[in-house]
Amino acid sequence: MTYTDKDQQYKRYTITSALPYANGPVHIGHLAGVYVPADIYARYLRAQGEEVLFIGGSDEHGVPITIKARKEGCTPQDIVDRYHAIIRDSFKELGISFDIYSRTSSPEHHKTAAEYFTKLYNEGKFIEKTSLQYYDEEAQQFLADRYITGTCPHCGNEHAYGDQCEACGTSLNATDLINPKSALSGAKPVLKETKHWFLPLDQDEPWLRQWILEEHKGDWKTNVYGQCKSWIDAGLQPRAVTRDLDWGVKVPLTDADGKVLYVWFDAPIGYISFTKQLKGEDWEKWWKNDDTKLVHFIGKDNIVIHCIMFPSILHADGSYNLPANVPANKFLNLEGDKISTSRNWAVWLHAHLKDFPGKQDVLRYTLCSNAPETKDNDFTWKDFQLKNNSELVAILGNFVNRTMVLTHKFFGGKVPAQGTLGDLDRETIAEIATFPERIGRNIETYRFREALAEMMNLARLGNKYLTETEPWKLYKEDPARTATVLNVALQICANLAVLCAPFLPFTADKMHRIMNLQALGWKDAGRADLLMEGHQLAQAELLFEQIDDAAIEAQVNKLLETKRQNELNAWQPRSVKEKVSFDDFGKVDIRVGTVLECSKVPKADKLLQFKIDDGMGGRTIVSGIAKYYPEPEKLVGRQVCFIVNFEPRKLKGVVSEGMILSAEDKDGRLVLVSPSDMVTAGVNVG
Ligand code: B3M
Ligand code: ZN
Repeated sequence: MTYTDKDQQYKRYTITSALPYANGPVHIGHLAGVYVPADIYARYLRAQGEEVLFIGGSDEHGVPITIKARKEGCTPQDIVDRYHAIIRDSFKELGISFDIYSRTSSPEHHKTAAEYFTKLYNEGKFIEKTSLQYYDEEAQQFLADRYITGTCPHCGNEHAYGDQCEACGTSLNATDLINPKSALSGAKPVLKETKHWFLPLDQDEPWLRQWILEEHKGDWKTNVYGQCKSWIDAGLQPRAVTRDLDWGVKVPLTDADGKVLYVWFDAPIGYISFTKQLKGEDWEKWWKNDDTKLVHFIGKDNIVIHCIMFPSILHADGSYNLPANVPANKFLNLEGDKISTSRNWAVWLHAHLKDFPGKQDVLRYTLCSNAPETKDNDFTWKDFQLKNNSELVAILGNFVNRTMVLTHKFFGGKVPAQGTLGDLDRETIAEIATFPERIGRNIETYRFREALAEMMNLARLGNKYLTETEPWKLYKEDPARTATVLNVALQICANLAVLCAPFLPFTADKMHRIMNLQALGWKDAGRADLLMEGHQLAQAELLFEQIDDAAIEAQVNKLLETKRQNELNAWQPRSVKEKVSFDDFGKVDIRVGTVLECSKVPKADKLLQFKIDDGMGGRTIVSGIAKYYPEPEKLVGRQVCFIVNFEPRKLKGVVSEGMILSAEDKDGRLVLVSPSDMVTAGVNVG
């Protein structure tokens, strides 16, 4: 039984989640954008007793993978084997409950994708076109997608790719790029003829306009609807569905050597091939029956593919359902900066699970409560700690633990009689009954943050009830009243065990265990008789533990180190100053001197004073490098290069006669410019 009328018509749900590229691990941005909401939706519908197929898998073709393989000197298969396993296992550990998590390099997928292409080809659904494509004469390779970069014609981003600009999300053809450059050799590519097959998206405009802009006005999220509208209004162009590449699903035609299906054609067909893999003969109802609801969970940079390109591919066949909804989230940032795989600016799921073992639900909770559902949002480690300590521990964990401990204390862990109900009890019980719908309706309309907040409101109701009844004081003079209060509080705990399950599956399991509660469905929730009098509870256990500052500091430091490494990697030499004439340079007199003494200048943090043997009776030079040499006396005996013919100047009372030459490295280290061997003090540097 679902709550939104639209969902009443459906008997089963096919839920897809964007297939992560298997060229790296998944990070919290992927989880918040796609996989946590998709899993909540799937778990909720299963709890409703609905037939659910939740599909996931690794996207193993495409240029990002071949570029990574090239960089690492291994094969694309090595790359996808490594990351498919990491992604698959870390999703499992986080409780993302796919019914199948497969991969597009599987033979089953190659077969399905090739068959799909052949069917459309034989029905004349493609336009065959020979066009000019960019070719790298050095690498002897056509340049598709990320093999070519250039300036985006829409937003001026100079690092746009041949298929997409990540800055403004526009899908591009390589020939749209301004100042194109080969990502393989850096060379300027040449245009060369090649044949490809195109999906005539332009011919699909009328029905896409009707289907999206009319039929889904209002029930698709505004950010999704808006991006589709601007795409359709800008005029749809035919899109190539093949590429001159050797890694991918081979184009199943005789005159197509060296060509594969475009990754954005083959990958979404992965949803279908994985269904076949799992359901065998029984697969079609999941994609073709009218009483099946198809929902794609994706990030915002995949909107066009899932709302226009893939529906066009499905429509071309004619027997498939189109997605009922594509609730794309926006982007999650990290500590105020865009998450970036290339800059390693991310919280990687597999690493996080190692750093916070047993705390999967804390991550699920934080990412759901902060989900970028309508606007980009930010993940901070302080907030992660706060969500755990001030919400999960202090509200949900505290309520359940107090109820359990008091029941053990006063009633030996047996559910006491509900007895005579007073007004407060009746009001509380009446409010319990409203939560399944308050949470369910929000989940069904993809408002997962709201749904989670409503679930926590049930725990708040429990805390409020205990605060107003104070059973810990009550027992002495009124054990019967205490029994009623704890009975009602236990019913709230039992309801929470059911209603928190889509969001916090590990906590739900623990709550079932400590209450000895048999598995209940969503439709059992809302009642105040889930735990009968006399039912024996198991031992109380804390649902959550505090996360201390040290654990958070360690994570923040890890990111600071990443930032430092990024700055080092991004370091470039300063631009060269304007030219000087040889004569001008000749006026600068540089000598070698030997340090006789070196000490801090009193009352001047930054200054050191050097006594230098300059071969001419010696001199004092003051230099602002004190922070690099906490033990300046250790410089005695070193030889330094210094400019000897500067006008003397007084610094903090010390007359300085010259300038010692030094260089600050990109990592902030300072080195003194010294001769490679000991020389006579006073010799000049030429
Ligand atoms: N591999 C994910 C991405 O664009 C892409 C999704 C495919 S879903 C069929 O990062
Ligand atoms: Zn752009």
